[in-house]
Amino acid sequence: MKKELTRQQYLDLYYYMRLNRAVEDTMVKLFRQNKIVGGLYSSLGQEAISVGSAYALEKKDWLAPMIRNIGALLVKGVPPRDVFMQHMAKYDSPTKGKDGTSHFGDLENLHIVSPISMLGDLIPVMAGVAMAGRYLGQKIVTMTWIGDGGSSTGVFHEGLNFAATQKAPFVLILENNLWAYSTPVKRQVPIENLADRAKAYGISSYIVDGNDVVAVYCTTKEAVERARAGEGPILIEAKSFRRLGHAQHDPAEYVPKEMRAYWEGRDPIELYEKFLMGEKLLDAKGKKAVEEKINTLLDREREFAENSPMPPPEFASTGVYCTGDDCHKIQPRWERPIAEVTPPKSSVKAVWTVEGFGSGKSSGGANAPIHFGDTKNTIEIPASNGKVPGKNGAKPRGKKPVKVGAAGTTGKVKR
Ligand SMILES: Cc1ncc(C[n+]2csc(CCOP(=O)(O)OP(=O)(O)O)c2C)c(N)n1
Ligand SMILES: [Mg+2]
Repeated sequence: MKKELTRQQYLDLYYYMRLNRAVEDTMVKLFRQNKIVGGLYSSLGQEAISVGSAYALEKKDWLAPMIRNIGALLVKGVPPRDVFMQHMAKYDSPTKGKDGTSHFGDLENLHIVSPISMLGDLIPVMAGVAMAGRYLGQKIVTMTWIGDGGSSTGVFHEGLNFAATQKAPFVLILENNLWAYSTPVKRQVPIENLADRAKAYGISSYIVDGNDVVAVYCTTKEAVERARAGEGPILIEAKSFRRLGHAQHDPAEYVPKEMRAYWEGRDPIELYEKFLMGEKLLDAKGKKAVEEKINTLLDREREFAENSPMPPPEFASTGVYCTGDDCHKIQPRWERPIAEVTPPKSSVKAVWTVEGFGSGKSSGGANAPIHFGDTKNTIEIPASNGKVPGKNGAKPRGKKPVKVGAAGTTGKVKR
C-alpha cells in the first residue's frame, strides 16, 4: 500500500470496512436467533473489494450489488437498518417485507439497481443503464460485481461483449474468491487469470489484490475515470478468498485447511490497520473511537429493525401485480378478463392435456389427438402435423401470452 489518498479518504475506507464487517456480524447473531428470513451470505475477508470499489464512484453514478456487496451499499449511503430490516422481511424494509437478503434498490436517490439472482444478468442491465446515462448526457459510470462462478455464465460473455461494442461507461468487478459453492475455480476455468477474458471483448482489464483496500480503490478509481472519459467498459479481477461457506448453511469442509489458514493470515482489515498505524493515520485511541461509533450506530439500527413490525398478511397480495390504477399511467391491454388472471382465480385449469398421458396406456400413438382448453371446450388437432393451429384454423384458447402493456497498489497490474 502506498500513500496517495487524503487522510479522510484513508479513514473512510477503514470505517466502511469495519462497518461492513460489524453489520454482517450483527446479522449472524440475528440469524442464530432465527430472526433472518431466508439465507444469509457473508463477505468476510472480501470487504476491501466492496468498499474500495464502491468508494471510487461519485454520487451520481449507479451500482448494482450482488450477495457479497453489502459494503458497497453502505458506502453508497444505505443505512444499516435497511439492510437489517430487509433480511428480516420487516414492514419498514425497502421492499416492505416482500423480499429478503439484499434484494432491494433505490432508483430515485441512491442510484442502486436491485440484485438479480440469475448470475451475470446484471451485466447487460448495468451496461444499459450506462448507455441511458450517456444518451441523457449525464456522464455517469455504472458498476456491478460478479463471482468467479458467475463469470462462466453465457450472459457474462454476451453482456460484456455488448457493453464493449457499445463502449458503455461500465466497470465490472470480478471477485475471484476461488470458490463457487464447492467448486474450486481451477475446476471450472482453464485459465489462471480471469481478467484475461477481457481480451476477447477488446476491453481493458486490471488484476488487483482484493485484500488490499487501497489497491482496490486506486485501481477502480482509475478504471472509473477511464470509463467516464469514453474508453468503454473495464474489467477488474480482484483476487481474494471466500472465508466462510457459500451461505450460513454451508460449513465449507471441502476447503483445504492450509488454504483457509493462508487467507486468514491476510485479513484485509488487519492488513489495513497495520498500514494505517505504520503511516500514523490511526492509533489505538482512534481505533477505539471507530469501534464505539459503529457499536452505538448498530445498536440503534438493530433495535429499530427489531421493533419494526412484520407486514400484515393481507399485504402479501398487494403491489405484486400492477393493475394500472395506482402505480403508473400506462394502462394495460388485457386480453383475458382481469379476474381470470389475477388472484384468487388465477389457478385456472391446465390449458392443455394429452389424452392418456401418464396412464401407461397408449392412446393411439403419434396420431393421438391433443386437447386444448378444458374438457368442456376442447379443440382437437391431429398431433402428427407438428403445428398448433386449432380446428378449422381457430386459435387454441389460452395459448396467446397475456399482454400487460407496454495503491501503491500491491499486486496491481495494468494491462
Ligand atoms: C445463472 C445462475 N446459475 C446458478 C445459480 C445458483 N448460484 C447462486 S450463487 C452460486 C455460486 C456463485 O459462485 P461465484 O460466482 O463464484 O460467487 P461467490 O458465491 O463465490 O461469491 C450459484 C451456482 C444462479 N444464481 N444463477
Ligand atoms: Mg466465487
